[in-house]
Amino acid sequence: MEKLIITAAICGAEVLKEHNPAVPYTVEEFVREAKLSYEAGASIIHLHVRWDDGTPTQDKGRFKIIMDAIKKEIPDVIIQPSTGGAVGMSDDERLQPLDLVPEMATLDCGTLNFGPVDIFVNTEKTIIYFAEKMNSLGVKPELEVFDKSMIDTALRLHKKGIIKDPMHFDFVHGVQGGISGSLRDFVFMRNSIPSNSTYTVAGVGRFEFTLAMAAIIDGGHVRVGLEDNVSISKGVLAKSNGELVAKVVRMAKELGRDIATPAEAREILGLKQK
Ligand code: KMH
Ligand code: ZN
Repeated sequence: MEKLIITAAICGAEVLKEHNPAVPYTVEEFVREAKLSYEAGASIIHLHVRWDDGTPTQDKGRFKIIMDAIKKEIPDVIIQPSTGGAVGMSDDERLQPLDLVPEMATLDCGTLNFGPVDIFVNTEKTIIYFAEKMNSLGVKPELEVFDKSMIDTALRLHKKGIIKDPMHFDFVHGVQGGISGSLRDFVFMRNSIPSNSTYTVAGVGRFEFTLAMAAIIDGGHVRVGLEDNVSISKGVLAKSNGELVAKVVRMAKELGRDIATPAEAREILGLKQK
């Protein structure tokens, strides 16, 4: 079976130090969390950034400072900035990290209720605008799908040539407003993508490790991190993103699945080698 790519979603835009003190806000904290994740076995860092007070931002200057600082410590890691940002940001605000021409970036494939009061807006016009910008820069999109309908949207845009092969999906399960974290729904999602595409799964909260296990067995890939889940086990906060990654590595080892290095992850995803 293909080696397992582990993505560490180290920060997100919603989780705060009040939820887990390891959530990074400062440049030094971002470097620490990225490095601990990488040393534990992550080959991709899914990156949102914050100002020092914890406010999420898509400011390209802040992204550059944090990406450069991470690259200085761990030059071969794949950095995948978010173009989702935080709920309420404008399209152009969200797109700023693309100006740094990262290897990959997220492409959110639809609109959904995001928790009890927010709506995460991604109209088809927005998705096309983001996809075309990624195409023009040679940035590989990770297709973030929070529901089956978003896979259908991605496939429609793929048919029109707007989303290119090979497609790589991120199934996000368990957001309040998105698809559930049940095994039935995971199987539904993974059976809904073309066989020549790849996927990673991000289970929110208690679904983080159950769906990681399912993806390890299935030959998919796994995303974990404080963006999605702050606990290492029921009622116990994770000490770091690295601790969450290390748990996935242990699960994979038990099941006989080797972990991909960044170079191997680039090979699997069709990225240029560094
Ligand atoms: N913060 C969420 C509203 C992404 O990174 O592309 C959007 C998000 C998705 O986290
Ligand atoms: Zn994100």
